[in-house]
Amino acid sequence: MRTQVVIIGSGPSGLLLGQLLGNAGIDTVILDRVGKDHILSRVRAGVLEEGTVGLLDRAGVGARMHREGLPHDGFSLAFNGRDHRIDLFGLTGGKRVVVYGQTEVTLDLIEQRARDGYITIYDAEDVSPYGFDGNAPFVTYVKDGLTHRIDCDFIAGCDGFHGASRKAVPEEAIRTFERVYPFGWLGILADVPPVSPELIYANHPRGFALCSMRSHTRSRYYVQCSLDNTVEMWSDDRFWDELRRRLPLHHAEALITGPSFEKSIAPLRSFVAEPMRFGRLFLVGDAAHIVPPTGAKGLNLAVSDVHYLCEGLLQHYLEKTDAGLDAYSEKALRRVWKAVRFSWSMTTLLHRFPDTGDFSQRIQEAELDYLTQSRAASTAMAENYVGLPY
Ligand code: RFL
Ligand code: PHB
Repeated sequence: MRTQVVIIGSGPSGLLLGQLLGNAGIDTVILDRVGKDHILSRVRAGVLEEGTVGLLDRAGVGARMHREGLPHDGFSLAFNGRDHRIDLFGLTGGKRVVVYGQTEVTLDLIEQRARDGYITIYDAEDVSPYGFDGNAPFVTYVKDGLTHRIDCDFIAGCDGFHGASRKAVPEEAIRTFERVYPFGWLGILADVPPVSPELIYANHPRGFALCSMRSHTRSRYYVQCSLDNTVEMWSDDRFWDELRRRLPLHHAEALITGPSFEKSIAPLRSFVAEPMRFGRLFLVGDAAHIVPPTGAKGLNLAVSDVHYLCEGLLQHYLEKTDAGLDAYSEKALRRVWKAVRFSWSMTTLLHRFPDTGDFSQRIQEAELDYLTQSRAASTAMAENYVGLPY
């Protein structure tokens, strides 16, 4: 088989890239090692920047997001029993975010791809990119016991942190940067109304907590937990008790609880691979970088990578220049590192670290207090949260 761009990975970055290229008449084949049901069972991000919303619109998949997504003009920082609102809209001159689950974004993209008749091969084993340092790259995979080969012009590695693309790059050609945080997030989904119409990020001596949502009737809550915890150790009652203890009293009293239908623990990590281009192989999204979820940046960064790569590929095919592809890695990484910095600083500000003594706790509280007093500090937080320009 031959196509113009092989996309490894059918997560949001691979699907969005495939859709934007397809809309411009460029052929793609997407390969994923798991099936559609598995992809749609993953509960992940919830907050979309305006740039992400814009690119989903450009791809032609924004209709349900605009109908069902919840525009948010602010969020709350809770500490010392009080709330402080970060007025995203007011501080950024009219920008907001949209709360719409990654699962829904992925579903919208999968359905559009199927309607357009573009090819996706699920349950592809041993997906391996070859020849990307020359002019004739190709990808092999095994399906139903048979090995297949797809020749192409370019390979987009959109296969997440554990994927095959980054691993195919010779060790001496890549440099990686990493920070692993000494705690995880225990997250639940429950069909109960959200405790507050806006997100609450809580700093508490017992640990961080986050109140988010998927709709007016479905809540997504997280508490910081120890890495040696398992979901079996957290009954719903234990989770709700812990969340209540970490919230200011007025929220704790208003919290409506109910049975959870999803519960999982995610480790937190910052990771960047440089560069993001190796000849005709491009790394995109989580394949190249991971951020802790505290800044709500992972999916949005994957989308900004797609924007830069798509620009480069469109220029290559339609304008016959490789300037955009040559600039991809540098442009993407400049934005990536700013989001890595912001996600790290939100994580540091809001979590209890094993070595957070009374001193560090007071420093966190002083920084939070400063944020509440200083329009400049609040503006910097708001500007990063709504997303830096592409
Ligand atoms: P994905 O979504 O991991 O998709 C990769 C796809 O590649 C496939 N794959 C392979 N296919 C073929 N061969 C192989 N060898 C393969 N290995 C893997 C996988 O099956 C999969 O289908 O990467 P992508 O597209 O780059 O998207 C990145 C986002 O998923 C991620 O950054 C976000 O979910 C991060 N994130 C958040 N981001 C936000 O912007 N806002 C948020 O509010 C937010 N909250 C979160 C998050 C991530 C979380 N977890 C679970 C890590 C909250 C959590 C709890
Ligand atoms: C979520 O709704 O899952 C969510 C929201 C904000 C974050 C992280 C996750 O910072």
